[in-house]
Amino acid sequence: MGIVGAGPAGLLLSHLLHLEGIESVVLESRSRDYVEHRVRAGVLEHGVTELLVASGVGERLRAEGLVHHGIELRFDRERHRVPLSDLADGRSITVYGQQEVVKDLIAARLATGGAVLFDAACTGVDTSSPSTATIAYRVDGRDEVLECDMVAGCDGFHGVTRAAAPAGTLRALDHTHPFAWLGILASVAPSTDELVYCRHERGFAMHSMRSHEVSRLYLQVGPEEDVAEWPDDRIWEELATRFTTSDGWALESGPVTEKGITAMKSFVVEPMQWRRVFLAGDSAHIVPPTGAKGMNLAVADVRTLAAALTAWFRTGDEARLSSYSDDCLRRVWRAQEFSTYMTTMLHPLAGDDFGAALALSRLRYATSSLAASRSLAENYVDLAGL
Ligand code: RFL
Ligand code: PHB
Repeated sequence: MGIVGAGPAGLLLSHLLHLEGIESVVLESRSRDYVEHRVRAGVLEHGVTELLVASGVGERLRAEGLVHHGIELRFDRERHRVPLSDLADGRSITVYGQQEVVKDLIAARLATGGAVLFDAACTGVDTSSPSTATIAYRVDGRDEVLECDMVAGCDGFHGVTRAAAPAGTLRALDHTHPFAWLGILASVAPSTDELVYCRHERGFAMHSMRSHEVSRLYLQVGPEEDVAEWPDDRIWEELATRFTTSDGWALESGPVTEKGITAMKSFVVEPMQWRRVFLAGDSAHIVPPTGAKGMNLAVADVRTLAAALTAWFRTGDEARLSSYSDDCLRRVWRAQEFSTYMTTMLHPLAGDDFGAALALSRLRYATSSLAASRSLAENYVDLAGL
């Protein structure tokens, strides 16, 4: 079994297959150090945390992850708590950095003799043979090939496996949002116990965290903006303005240790499979981060794929592999809808007064109607299990 990409999708797939006695080779174009320090997602859904714990890679997650039972929606300078656990049958989310999940998975794979090759970039996948698939890759300046029964394309949005599909096999549907997120990591205790999603007329702002000492914050910015235009002082000032409340809530600032701008994209490829290649995670779909769904979907894809591959390797039964794409796409479209709902509700667009009034109405409804807040909570806390 060949797996391209050592992000959460590729590493967890390799780990889950190993638990079923199926060995794989993971090819990763970057170094181990690079993938272990790439700052990205932070929120794990309830079922995703349970899966990581049940599969034996949850020890540090249990010890260091922050379990949250609610989030705050802030608008019109007012704070509104959505009590996620009360609304979603006691389930919760865990705040734990994606790169920590990646570190835990790499450690688990290497401890059990797993083959994870770093600095090994896949250059193409040949699926012309009916009985195998061949991955071409480059390592230490040499071109190599890996003959596989099956290939999992877990190489993210900019990977190469999706592009290996014969013309006309896959259909891409996408939407680009007219804004981006500027994200920072700061060495300062979070000014909030729970995540804050804030709509302000100057733009969206978000307060998240990585630990009791490290805060993660985001600002909506223009899609073409350069991070060089955002010195630390300007970022803290803008955050403080957008987070202002009528009850005097205060934002603590501190040294910024990481800074980056991320474009906002929605993307799905259908189907997520051709011949012996199965796409999982960001290689098959991208959601804007407002719903915190990207990493959770990647985990849900490989949970489905590991079960389907296990059935096939054990008995030759193809039924679950055949329904892999449909099974995942149902969940992916639910996540797309929820992410679009959260994104459009929380991000103002210049000149769109009608849209702004609709968004405020949605926010008021989401925070005052039991039915609407329960729907939000169910999608936020455990969409991958829906
Ligand atoms: P990844 O993590 O991109 O991993 C793909 C791996 O493939 C490697 N690769 C190759 N390897 C070999 N050969 C090639 N030719 C290769 N080309 C690429 C890459 O180096 C990489 O190591 O994809 P994966 O595993 O599908 O995981 C997806 C998640 O990373 C992504 O969905 C999330 O980070 C999205 N996301 C969030 N998701 C959540 O669930 N909750 C969140 O709170 C959340 N917040 C976020 C986010 C993403 C963000 N950014 C930066 C896009 C916040 C942000 C700001
Ligand atoms: C994060 O902590 O990085 C984070 C949390 C929630 C989101 C997006 C990002 O919706």
